[in-house]
Amino acid sequence: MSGKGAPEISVAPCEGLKVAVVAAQWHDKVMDGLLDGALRALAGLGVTEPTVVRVPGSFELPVAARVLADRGHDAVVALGVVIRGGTPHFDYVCQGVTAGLTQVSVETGVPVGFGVLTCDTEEQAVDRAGLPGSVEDKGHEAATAAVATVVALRSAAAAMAVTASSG
Ligand code: DLZ
Repeated sequence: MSGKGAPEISVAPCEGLKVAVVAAQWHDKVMDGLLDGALRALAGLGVTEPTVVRVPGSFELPVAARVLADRGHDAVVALGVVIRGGTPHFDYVCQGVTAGLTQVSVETGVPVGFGVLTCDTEEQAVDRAGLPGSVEDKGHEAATAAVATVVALRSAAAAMAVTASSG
């Protein structure tokens, strides 16, 4: 998948949102970049003191995201790095985490930002990690997307309430 065609997402600062960041621990240098990018994005949007939970690996992200979504967070940002090895393990972990996070989001109605890198090499992951010299900043993107989705859903709900009360 190429990063070409990505939108410039602009979200007005939205103080008062409760946001959780769940982050795996494999590939620590890349994870540091992703986490830093997500926290930078949230700070820029006026989200103060996000809950940060570290789990061992990406496979554990969905359960942590689910618990945090159920505990009153308005959005969850999931961060992880999975690097392909010589066995099918990569496919199982990627499939599990992607389907798991999708399920959390759809079942709870809480937007989950997908900041899980699935790469062939560590170099590809570094390129996307928002580190000095990286081309992309996927932690920042995932956090922005999660908050932008909360804002979009709230504004749709407000518009529907106006339509219902005037009809
Ligand atoms: C086992 C494993 C492997 C081989 N590779 C990664 C990886 O590249 N990135 C990652 O986040 N986690 C990896 N894991 C760990 C699994 O996600 C999980 O933590 C363990 O299988 C224990 O449930």
